[in-house]
Amino acid sequence: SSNAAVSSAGTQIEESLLAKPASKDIIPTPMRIGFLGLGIMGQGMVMNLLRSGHEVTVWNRTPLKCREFVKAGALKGNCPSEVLQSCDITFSCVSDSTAVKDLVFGNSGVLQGISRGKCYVEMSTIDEETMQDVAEAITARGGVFLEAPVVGSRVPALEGQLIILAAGDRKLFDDCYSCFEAMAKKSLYLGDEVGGATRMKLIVNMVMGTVMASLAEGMAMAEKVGLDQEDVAEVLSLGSLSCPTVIHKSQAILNQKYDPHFPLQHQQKDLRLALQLGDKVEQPLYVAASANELYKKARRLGYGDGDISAVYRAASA
Ligand code: NA7
Repeated sequence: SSNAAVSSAGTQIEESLLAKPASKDIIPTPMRIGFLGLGIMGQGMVMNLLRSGHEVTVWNRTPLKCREFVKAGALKGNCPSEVLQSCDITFSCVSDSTAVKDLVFGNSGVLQGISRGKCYVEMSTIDEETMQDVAEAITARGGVFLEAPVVGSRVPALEGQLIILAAGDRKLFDDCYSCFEAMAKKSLYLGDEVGGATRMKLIVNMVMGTVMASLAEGMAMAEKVGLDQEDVAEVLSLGSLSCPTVIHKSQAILNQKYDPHFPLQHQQKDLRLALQLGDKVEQPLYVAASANELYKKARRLGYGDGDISAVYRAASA
């Protein structure tokens, strides 16, 4: 069942893989692939790399999470720099800017494993400045850099149906072809200027965050005015707002099931980052700014590790 602990990747992933239709026709690159970060997103992404025949070396801060992947055929690195040294292309997908800085600039970090020609792909959603600092540090050591944040949450990651937004080195983007095919339904190259992909990602998640917050308020108000929330969910699903987010998240609210598909604290981070970006370019963001307050409240109520749909708890409090 879906309330299994996020950290014990195993069963959830295996169940989901069994349920998965025939895999895509992918010819895996012979290059050695590294992957740093086995969170909700990394777990699905690595499974799809393995399933499609890639040679993958994994590392995670909490080493226990590597176990299932080693069973599934992955190699295990002892630290980020070791993964970089033993691989041609290394991907990273960790929680936030602090995590990325630790990973890249820290002891035995990514930077220490960079030598001429080493390729590093940052898939975390972080602020543009940190992304550019990382890019500069990597390339200053002769490494090759691509930013590649992803759109999609737990299930698209498990099903290889993410959307990859990439910017940076074009050849590295092309070299990632079979990996991106395995992880995503679509990968877009948005130019060689690092930052463009992050900006795109932040806009997409800003819209997601405000839609979710609005749904939460609607469901909360439904209850206050004596409507059956199930009826409201049905009406929403029949109209033009019928979309996976509205359908699945209204069900999550109805069932009070907030196991994380997209952790609420990451959604709040993304709103915070989008607001910073709006600030920089003098774009008013009234709706996103209000939504951000609701997510902050949900975090305060203890739902940071829960799913974004737990923002309902803040709306209904
Ligand atoms: P999760 O499921 O919250 O996983 C976060 C991952 O980041 C997990 O592997 C963490 O390791 C790792 N992490 C967090 N802090 C650090 C530090 N300081 N150093 C190294 N590793 C760290 O996130 P998702 O998979 O949902 O999302 C990942 C990204 O994609 C994020 O930017 C989203 O916005 C989009 P742990 O297992 O806790 O040791």
